[in-house]
Amino acid sequence: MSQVKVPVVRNILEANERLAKANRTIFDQAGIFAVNLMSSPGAGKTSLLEKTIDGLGDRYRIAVIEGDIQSSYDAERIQRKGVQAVQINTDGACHLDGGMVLEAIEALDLDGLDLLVIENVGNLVCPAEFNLGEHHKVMILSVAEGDDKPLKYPLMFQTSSVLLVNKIDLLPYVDCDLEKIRQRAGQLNPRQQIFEVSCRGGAGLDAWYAWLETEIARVRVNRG
Ligand SMILES: Nc1nc2c(ncn2[C@@H]2O[C@H](COP(=O)(O)OP(=O)(O)OP(=O)(O)O)[C@@H](O)[C@H]2O)c(=O)[nH]1
Ligand SMILES: [Mg+2]
Repeated sequence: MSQVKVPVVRNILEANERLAKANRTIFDQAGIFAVNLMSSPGAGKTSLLEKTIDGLGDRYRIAVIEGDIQSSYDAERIQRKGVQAVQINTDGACHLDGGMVLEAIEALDLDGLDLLVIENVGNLVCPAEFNLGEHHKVMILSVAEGDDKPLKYPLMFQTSSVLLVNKIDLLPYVDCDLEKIRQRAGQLNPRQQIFEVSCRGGAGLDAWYAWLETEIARVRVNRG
């Protein structure tokens, strides 16, 4: 039984890796900085994107790929900001994969694009296992989810270059110790940058914008 199962799983991941590499080649050749944005449902991915468009949209050309099990609700939120958005419905799958993203890229106008954010399906587990061709994985943890999450869902913390701890405006009302998040995430991934933010009031977002601007500039030098 296990002799059959293991190769199948490996083949799925290998096939995904090939598609992710194809996506990465497209991003690199076009000089587009690509982010794979992950979190549990409702941690604030789309809210962060709305704020990011408000903060950087006048200086950078931004597009968004929205991954959801169903609906085009998030893509419509982004389009209302005047930014290109393509919705992927996974029809039940709990994560995006390289092939889905490749199809979505084909529906985008990449000309002059600086930043592409791929909002993954809300889930703290599977999205971390599938590369999409992104330059960086970025995750959000909202304080309402609790400070134990790095202990329970280590892979996402290990694979993400940036951790945004969101909804810090709710700290007085929830049992969450920021120092514990810092320590636990730091043990899993000492190089991970942590930004404590509120997408409601905007606190802390300048550090996130500065990180994005540095990375956009790094990738943009490739543009012909
Ligand atoms: N108080 C507070 N609420 C927030 C903050 N950021 C987002 N929210 C709220 O949290 C809820 C979920 O936010 P979304 O941005 O839709 O979360 P998401 O991660 O995109 O959700 P899915 O796409 O469903 O996984 C919304 O009601 C937001 O208004 C914040 O910093 N503080
Ligand atoms: Mg969303």
